[in-house]
Amino acid sequence: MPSKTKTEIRLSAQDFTGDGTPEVVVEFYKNGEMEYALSVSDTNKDGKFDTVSGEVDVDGKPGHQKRDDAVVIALVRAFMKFKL
Ligand SMILES: [Ca+2]
Ligand SMILES: [Ca+2]
Repeated sequence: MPSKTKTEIRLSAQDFTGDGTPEVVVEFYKNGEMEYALSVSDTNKDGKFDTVSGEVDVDGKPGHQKRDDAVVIALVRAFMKFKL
């Protein structure tokens, strides 16, 4: 049965640190309330986002694993391909 919980993810890119490379903020909402937020950055500035702040758990396997970071990074890399 489908969940009645409405889940949203909001992505925004901004150069918070002013180093010429944007950081991407990922905010997770449930039923309109923000649950948590994290940021993803390209620490070595090679154009590929590689670092997730904090310990996120998005893959359904309890706790934080490398896989959780990989899923978030894949989302952010796709987002950054959008030319809006
Ligand atoms: Ca990188
Ligand atoms: Ca996990």
